[in-house]
Order: sequence, then C-alpha cells, then structure tokens
Amino acid sequence: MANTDLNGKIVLITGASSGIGEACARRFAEAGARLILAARRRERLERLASELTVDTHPIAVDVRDRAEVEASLGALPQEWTAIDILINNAGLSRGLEKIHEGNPDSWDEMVDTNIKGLLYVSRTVIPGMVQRGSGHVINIGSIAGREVYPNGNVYCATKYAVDAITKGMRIDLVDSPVRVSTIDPGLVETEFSQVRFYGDKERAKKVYQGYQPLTGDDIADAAIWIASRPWHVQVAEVLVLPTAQRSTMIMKKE
Ligand code: NDP
Ligand code: 8X3
Repeated sequence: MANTDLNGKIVLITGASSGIGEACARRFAEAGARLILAARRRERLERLASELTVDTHPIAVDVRDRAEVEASLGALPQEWTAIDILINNAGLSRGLEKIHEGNPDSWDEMVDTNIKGLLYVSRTVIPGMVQRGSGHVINIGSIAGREVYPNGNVYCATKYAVDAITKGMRIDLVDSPVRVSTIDPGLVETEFSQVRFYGDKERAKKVYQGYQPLTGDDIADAAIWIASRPWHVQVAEVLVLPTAQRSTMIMKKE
C-alpha cells in the first residue's frame, strides 16, 4: 500500500512561530505541503513564510480566544478551507511551583491555551474533515501527560487532558475516516523553558545542559512519518524521548 503523499496537502500548524511548530512547518514544506501557519506573533510567521518555497497562509491568532479562532479559521479563503492535516501544537508552561504556591493566572494561561485552545481549533476544523470524509489530527501532548513530576502539577494536568481529548476524538470519529494521532515528546530544546521561566534565559538554558536534548526537528520527523503512513494505518501514539531521558525525572547527565 502506497504511503500518503503530502505534496499539495493543506496542513494547519498552530504554534508555528517557534520550536516544534516551526520545525514542522519546515519539514512539511519540504514534502510539498501547503501551510496555514497560526500563532500570535505575526511577524515571526511572516518571516517563516518568506523562507518557505511552498504556498503559505499565515494567521495571527490567539487560540485562547474562541471568537478569534472561529473568525480566522472558520472563514478561511476558499482555497485554504479543505484542511487535510491539523497539527494542534500551540501550547506552553508557566512556572514550576508547588501547587499551594502556584500562580492562578499562570494556571489560567496553561488551561486556556493547552486545553481550551486545542478544543476551539479542533471544533472549528474537524467538521470540515468529517464532511469531506478525509483528514488527520495530530495533537502534540507530552511525556508530562503520562507522568506527573514535582511542581509540574497544572502543566501536567493540561497534557493529561490532551491525552484524554485525543482518545475521545479517536473514538468519536469512528464513523469517519479521519485519523487521530498524538506525539508525546520528552525534553525538546525550544523556547518552551524560556516561556516557563518568564523569560529567564539562563535558567532555561540549564534545563538542556549535560545531555543531548531533542530538537524541534526530531518531533517534526515523527509528524512527517505519522502523516505519511498509508491511509489504513493510524499511528495512535508516539512517545519520543532523548536517549538520556528514561522518564520525566530519570536522566543521565554528564
Ligand atoms: P515554543 O515556546 O518554542 O513554541 C510554542 C508555540 O506555541 C509558539 O509558536 C507560540 O506562538 C504558540 N502559542 C503559545 N500560546 C499561544 C496562543 N495563546 N495562541 C496561539 N499560539 C500560541 O515551545 P515548543 O515548540 O516546545 O512547544 C510546542 C508544543 O510542544 C507545546 O504544546 C508544548 O507543550 C509541547 N511540548 C514541548 C516539549 C518541550 O520540551 N519543549 C515537550 C513536550 C511537549 P506565539 O507565542 O507566537 O503565539
Ligand atoms: C514538556 C516536557 O518534561 O518539561 O512537556 O514537561 S517537560
């Protein structure tokens, strides 16, 4: 059975302005896909779009804002409406504190982005896939959605929620040929820790010292593999870890 050809496919990537999302954009562009690039930082998306040689449609959108998501993704120009692949990647962590010392504003930000944002985008895009009888949703979860680690509390909860939503989507879409997959990465060196530590670059750098972390491209590689399987193959879950990482807290460092 032939692999699914990604050439000319329309791929919507949320969180395309940085890290894993940006790496996915570059890899899907190499495969000839047409890309809808979504994130809040428009200038980053436009810079990325200018570097790619495929058709792109950058959209500045805050996935936490349901009205904005519906207005931008629900009213795409005609030539961009038939989305083949949705990569629900936009997400973040804020803070690393004990639950009784955590910042409720940071909790809101994580819940609103990682759970509600993913839901709003999915609710806007999946009906078209069902109607067309074709589509693939790839959710970016985390090892943090499989194991809770100290002070990870609310971030882990959001990624456990992504795991539950992914499983729910797969079940609920049984009557359509839409595939549902998740990639659960371990430690990937992106801007993730800078965001978690509120811009503290030195603290963020330390997270990735003493071992070789994953890169965004390692996760994009998994996304390309999942998306290009023959149509009867639905890769349900992929856990990708740095070789040095054996669980959230068990690491071999130099
Ligand atoms: P980055 O910080 O590099 O990228 C996060 C992306 O999400 C950015 O493009 C950002 O764009 C976007 N984003 C954040 N909030 C919003 C919002 N409200 N609306 C729209 N876009 C938003 O981190 P990563 O690439 O590492 O993170 C990508 C995903 O991977 C996340 O879901 C994260 O939880 C997950 N992950 C990361 C791991 C890691 O170790 N790095 C491991 C496991 C999972 P902008 O700010 O322009 O809006
Ligand atoms: C991001 C990886 O281990 O920092 O999901 O939670 S971790």
